[in-house]
Amino acid sequence: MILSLWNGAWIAALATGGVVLALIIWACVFHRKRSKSAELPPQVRYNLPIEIFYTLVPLVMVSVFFFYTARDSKTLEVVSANPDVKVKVEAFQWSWRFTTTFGGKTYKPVVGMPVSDYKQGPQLVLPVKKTVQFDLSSPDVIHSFWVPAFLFKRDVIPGIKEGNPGRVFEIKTLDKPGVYAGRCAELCGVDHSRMLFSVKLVTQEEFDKYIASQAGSTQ
Ligand SMILES: [Cu+2]
Repeated sequence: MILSLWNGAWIAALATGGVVLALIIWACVFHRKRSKSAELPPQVRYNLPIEIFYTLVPLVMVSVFFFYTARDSKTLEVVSANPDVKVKVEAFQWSWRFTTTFGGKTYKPVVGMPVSDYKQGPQLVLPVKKTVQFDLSSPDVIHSFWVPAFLFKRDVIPGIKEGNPGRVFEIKTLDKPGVYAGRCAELCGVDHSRMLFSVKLVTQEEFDKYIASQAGSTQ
């Protein structure tokens, strides 16, 4: 859905660009100043039909973009009451803390050390083909939770109360095992660029093993 929204927006933008370019070339080729005549071309100030036209056309274009964005956002923002895995994401200057709740148990957080271990970063382990709900919070400034491969990112804004839908989102389409790089996508201070993490997607079997290895550390 996100890819088709993205591609559709590009096609619409390129088509608009194509029309504009064609009009510019047309004006340049067919409406040059004739070398011998020094008069002004016909002036179209206060031409009501043209003014209405170039007010309405951009409005229509923006409305089309808005319609598709709003339609898809509505679907993307849906969260379920009982997701398989819940992850509390705390973004801070300059790393991440991930607290996983699975099967009614909350496990010891995975937390990164700012700057010193940024190359490694904290790693969030998740099972594939499950519904994963993220709850984002920040104790300091605005960050942004971004795993480029998920085609989704959301700002982590301090001060939003728990339960506010603005800090929750859900992904059901994590289906390819692998390690995915994640980063902060909102300039949040001097070590913003080192605010790295990774998400490791594993099969349910491997996830159960991982969870078992964490079991001693239930909070
Ligand atoms: Cu940040």
